Formats: sequence, C-alpha cells, structure tokens
Amino acid sequence: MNPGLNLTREDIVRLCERVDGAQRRAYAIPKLTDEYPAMTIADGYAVQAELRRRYLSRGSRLVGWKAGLTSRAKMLQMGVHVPSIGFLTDDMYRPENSAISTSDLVHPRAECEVAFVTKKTLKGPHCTRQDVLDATDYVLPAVEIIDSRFSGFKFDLPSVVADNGSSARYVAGGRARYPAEIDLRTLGVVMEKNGEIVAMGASAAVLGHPAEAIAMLVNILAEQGEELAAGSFVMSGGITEAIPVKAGDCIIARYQELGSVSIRFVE
Ligand code: 0L1
Ligand code: MG
Repeated sequence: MNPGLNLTREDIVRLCERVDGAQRRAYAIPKLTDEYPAMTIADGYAVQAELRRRYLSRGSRLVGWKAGLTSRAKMLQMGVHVPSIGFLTDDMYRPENSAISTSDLVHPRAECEVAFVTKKTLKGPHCTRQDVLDATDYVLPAVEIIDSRFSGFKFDLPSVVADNGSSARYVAGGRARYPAEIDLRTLGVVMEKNGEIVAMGASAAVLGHPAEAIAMLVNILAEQGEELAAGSFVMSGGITEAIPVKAGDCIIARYQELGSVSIRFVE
C-alpha cells in the first residue's frame, strides 16, 4: 500500500463510482468520511486519480488543473486548513458570454480567479513562484463555477479532493497578458451578480501571489509522480469568496488590467 493510504483499492473504486455518479447525474451525497472516517488526503487523491482515468477513458481531454482553497477566506468559508488541486477537462469549459445550464449542477457557486497558460513543463518538488512565472506564456481572467457534490457544501479535505475540488465548469476570457507586463500580486477584481456588486478582492488573497498557488499545485502533482505539461491551462484559486448562482442570474467579473468575463445561467 502507498504511504498515506488507508483505503483499499476496492474502497477507492467504490468511492470513485459514488462521486462519478453524483457528478454525472447532479445529486448531493454525504461527505465520504461519514462512512470512511479513516480516509486520508492521499486516499482523496487516489479517488481523484481514478475519476480522472474514467473521464479520459470516456473521451474527455485533460486541459489543465486548478488550485483550490488557496485563500484564507476560502479556507475559513469551507473549514479546511490546506489548499487542494483538481483536474480540468475540455467538457467542463464554457465560452465567455455563454449560457450555463444549472439543471446539470447541484448547487453552483461562482468565483473569480487568475488563469495561467504555460509554455514549458513544470516539475516539482521545489517548484517556486519564479519557476512558474518563467514557464508562463500568458495569464487571463477566469470564473470558476464550483459545485460540491456534498450535501449542504459540507465536507472535509479528503472528501473534497475525491470530488475533484468541486470542479464543474470554467470560463476564461477578457484580455490575455504576459506576466511581466502587470503586477500579478495586486490585481483587483469586482464581481457583479445581476448588476449588484457581490464580491471583490485583490489577487494577493491567493497565497500572497497567484503564481505561488501554481507552484504549490506543481509540488502536489510531484507527490503523485506527475508534472504540469507545457500548454496547460491552470486556475490559481478564488480571489473572491464563491457566490451562489441560479438560473436567471448574470455574473460579470471585472478585473483590473485583464478585462471582464460575463456568464448567464439558465435552467
Ligand atoms: O476552487 C476552489 O477553491 C474550490 C475548492 C473546493 C471547495 C468548495 O467547493 O468550495
Ligand atoms: Mg476555484
């Protein structure tokens, strides 16, 4: 058994089936540790790896990764103490200005992030913020629609890691910029829902600098024997808190230096 794993291979496959079913049919389930209290974060990543294998075997394409729970506000909001990572596939992507259906989501929430597109492979351990900046082709504004499959958004870290960090949809747009052109640490963002300001923040909320979150992600990937491929799309984590959305809502995320991203939600 790998170090850190408490669950058997059979348990991991069983939990993966449970999460996969909840994601595909959009229903809420109790957090996994209710039944498996000894489940570790490593077990959560083993379930997530099995989930990724299933997505890819069904024809999804791996586009990149996301760092999650990277701000103190997010960790406090969700009651966890360390960040997480998850994978992103082409079928989770929605174009800017598109209508996102809520009927195939459980209880979606939107959050503003800075996304990085890489031009060189990044490999941990010991990946640093500067390594990330050197390997970045450009950055662009993004909105992530998270959708925890756990009832009432109540989970712990092993469970949320197994649920692929609540990944559901992501939208990127606005204006792409080279990282050297802007101060990535002090970017301001304002999120409007139906014309009202509902959240705002500065990019330093993400581990002090969003590139720090990407370095952390690369180092977590290294623990799993993986690297971040050149050409990856990587989201660095919510700058703002995650705001609940429903059919009929319209979100506009306005970023300093990076333009804005708009999304509509429909039934
Ligand atoms: O992207 C994120 O920060 C979400 C991580 C999972 C926690 C949640 O569902 O709020
Ligand atoms: Mg996020």
